[in-house]
Amino acid sequence: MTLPMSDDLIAEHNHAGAAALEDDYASLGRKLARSGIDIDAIKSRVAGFSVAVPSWGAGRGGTRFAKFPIAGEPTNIHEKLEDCAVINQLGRNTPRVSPHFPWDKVSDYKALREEAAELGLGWDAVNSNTFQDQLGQAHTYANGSLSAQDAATRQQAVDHNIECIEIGVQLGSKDLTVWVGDGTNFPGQQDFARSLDRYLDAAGQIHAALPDDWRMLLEHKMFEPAFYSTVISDWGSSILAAQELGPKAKCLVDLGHHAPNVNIEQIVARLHRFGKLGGFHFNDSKYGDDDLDSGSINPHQLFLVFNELIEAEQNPRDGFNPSYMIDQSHNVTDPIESMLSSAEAIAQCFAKASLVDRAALHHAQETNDTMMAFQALRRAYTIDVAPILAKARVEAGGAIDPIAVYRQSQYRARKAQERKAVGLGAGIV
Ligand code: RM4
Ligand code: MN
Ligand code: MN
Repeated sequence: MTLPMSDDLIAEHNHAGAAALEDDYASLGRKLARSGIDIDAIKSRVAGFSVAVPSWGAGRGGTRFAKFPIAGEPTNIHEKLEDCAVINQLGRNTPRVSPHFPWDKVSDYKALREEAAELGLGWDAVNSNTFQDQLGQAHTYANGSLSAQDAATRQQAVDHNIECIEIGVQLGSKDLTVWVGDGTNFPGQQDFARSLDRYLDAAGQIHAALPDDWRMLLEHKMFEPAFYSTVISDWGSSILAAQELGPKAKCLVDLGHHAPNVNIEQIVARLHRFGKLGGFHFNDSKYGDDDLDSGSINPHQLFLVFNELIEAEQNPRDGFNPSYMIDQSHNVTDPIESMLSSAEAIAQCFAKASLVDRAALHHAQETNDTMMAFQALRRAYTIDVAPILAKARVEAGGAIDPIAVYRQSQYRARKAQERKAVGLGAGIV
């Protein structure tokens, strides 16, 4: 395996910070021991935790107004993989990449799978794209894709999703994530019931094409690009669709896709209750689908989501296997730094939620001791788990401070010499 960062650089950096980290870890270990928690057990849990990174997040994102590329950003899937390898090498908790098609299209997927493996990376959910038209495409998605009035357009969207499954099989993925931009901008533009009927029929054809061990993750979103209504607008529509489609259909929660102030952690609990929690797109949000860095706006909400996930893990009912992915748009930062910081924020919330004294929480709930129930969460949330994450990272070969090593490596400046410049413009990629 040839990884992009120098092991010597990482070792040198870790050596310089080793004594301080040991000190912090030991001190936190003593604090946790007083509450009967074994810090090494939490560290093992953290070491086993991972989240996938999106191939499209490796480049600078943009808004519909503008995109401001940086020198050395990746221009194709090969360069994106290299950047994802940097993230995983330094952070050690993002070993899989979630690709998006046709953005990441290549001619040889067997070779792409091997290329990723050489970089220490596997593949996560495959994402289809029927929210944009591609050059030379026969039918436009301007009036919808899986729910379009036009049968040939729907068929084209179904065929694309089936092609994504075929690609995913070659890459070794097990999930297809389907988010459609279908919806309306005007009252009366489409019939709510009939457009959902068309979606269900087309999605059913995709569901039928899934291999036995695959899942189809339905991603709801209440607005954008359609601003009056969307076909799969919320978790209610999503779970109804998933229930109608069949057992391989599950719901995916993108944290930015809800109405403001919606109780997302409760949605997580509900979806799990009915065996339909399929996965997450982590990001943070102030106003809508802002795709800001995870944990940058509302880390407490992220913690509460993980609190529900740990409850679900301990009460698996029909199974508990959600796939975790980052889905962010890095408009003003270096995407590598943003994803390192985000993966750490996500793992921190996982660690904090793992520290919750569940017996105390449940006892307080059962005895209607509201304050003590809340304190059980508060106690865990306020613990600084950074030393646990750093120690798990170092033991896996990563860096104590990933962003510091990344900056020291001058990786982006080197890539600016090698890679061709990205064009200006607007949009996601
Ligand atoms: C959407 C949604 C999808 C993502 C696209 C790029 O808002 O979050 O998951 O694939 O953006
Ligand atoms: Mn998403
Ligand atoms: Mn989104």
